[in-house]
Amino acid sequence: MDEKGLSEEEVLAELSFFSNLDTSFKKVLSSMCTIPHPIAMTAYYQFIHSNVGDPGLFRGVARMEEEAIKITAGFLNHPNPGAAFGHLTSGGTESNIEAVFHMKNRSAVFQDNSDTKPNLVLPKTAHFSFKKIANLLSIELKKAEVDLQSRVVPKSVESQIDENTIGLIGIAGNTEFGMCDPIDQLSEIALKYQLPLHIDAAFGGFVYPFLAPSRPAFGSKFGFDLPGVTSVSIDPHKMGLSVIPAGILVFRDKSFLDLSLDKIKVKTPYLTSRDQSTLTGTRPGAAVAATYAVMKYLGRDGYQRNVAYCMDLTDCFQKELEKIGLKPYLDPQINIVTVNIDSSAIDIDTTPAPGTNFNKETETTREKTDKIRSLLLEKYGWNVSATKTIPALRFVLMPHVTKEDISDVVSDLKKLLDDEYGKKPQR
Ligand code: 0PR
Repeated sequence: MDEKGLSEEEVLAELSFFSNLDTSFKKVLSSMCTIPHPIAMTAYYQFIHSNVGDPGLFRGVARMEEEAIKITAGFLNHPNPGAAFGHLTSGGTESNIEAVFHMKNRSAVFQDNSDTKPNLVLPKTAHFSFKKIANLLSIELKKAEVDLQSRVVPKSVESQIDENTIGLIGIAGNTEFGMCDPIDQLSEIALKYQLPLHIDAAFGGFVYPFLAPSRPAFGSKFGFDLPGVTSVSIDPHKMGLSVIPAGILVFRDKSFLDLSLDKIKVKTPYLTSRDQSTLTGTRPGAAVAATYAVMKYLGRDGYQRNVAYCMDLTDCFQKELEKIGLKPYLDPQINIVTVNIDSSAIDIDTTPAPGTNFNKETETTREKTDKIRSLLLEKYGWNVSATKTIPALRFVLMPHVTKEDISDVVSDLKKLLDDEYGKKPQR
């Protein structure tokens, strides 16, 4: 640390320098986050000092947190939103950790036999946060198969359950393709085996409930109207238009935690509350205020408009892709589109002419995909991601994206594909 501090101008100049290294979200098609809604930013600054981990001192944010949980339980079809129990977290990872932490703590099996390793049955497509959870909580992950639409196969889930299973995971909006698992069937399995079912709706939670009735995925169920669902993770800092860090973890009711809360709860005699059961201690009241503000400001109608905008971008993107002979790998249910570039636009059977940099023998589809992805960034400044399970480019069409961006990125993609692979062999 410097002996003497810098002047305000000097610090601000440094901040500008670092801010210029960050993205402004222009040309970002790879992120599940976006620019927060202005009302969320205003609320954030107003509550910048507040700590919802000490609710007696910050009664206002504590009230807003309760309200945000009730609103969320409401649009997740809770039969009695007031009975839902939960809190804001730093995002999907923390919410998932805490949900599984409770599953492990409430499970009787491991109280009797500490040598037994608990396991969690989850779709193959689950987010990598579950890998961290397995390590952190010493849990085995039993991965269930998915179908060709990347949705978990209920039979495979059922076949993985054994006496050491502490719970099941379903996903509403998987990270790679945005697909929703058949949660109604998982709910039945959960009830049959009396297991908790946690839904990871980090991304899809602010999308699926707000789809227009004309969309094929309209009405996809994953909420508390399914009796087997015990908890849901949903991220306001993704499609909820709040600030980072804002996740929400909601439980159907507090009684679910009866078996675990006592083991997790710590006494906090020097704070304004008697005990604490959240994973983290100090928690940002500003993120709570931002989330509350944007939910109140937009209402159901505002989120429907937000989703309609993103789905319109999704349609528009598909049309542009078609024009250059490409199509999505899966029909997108929500605003995530994956594209296999090895379709009719590229004549992969054509032997390349000497001098072209396309070497059919060595260049696999994955290498091609990675190359195109890098070139999109290097040559044109587009940030695009790639999927791991299949070699495809992945585009997340968030609210900061415009239709102009879409025609530009597709035209840049076409130029690259023509330059790299479009040359016909010289005879
Ligand atoms: N569950 C699902 C289904 C997710 O997609 C993600 C994050 C998580 C849980 C974890 O959420 P947190 O990252 O909030 O803890 N999915 C994004 C991803 O891994 C997160 C992200 C968002 C990464 C924006 C980069 C970025 O720029 O791709």
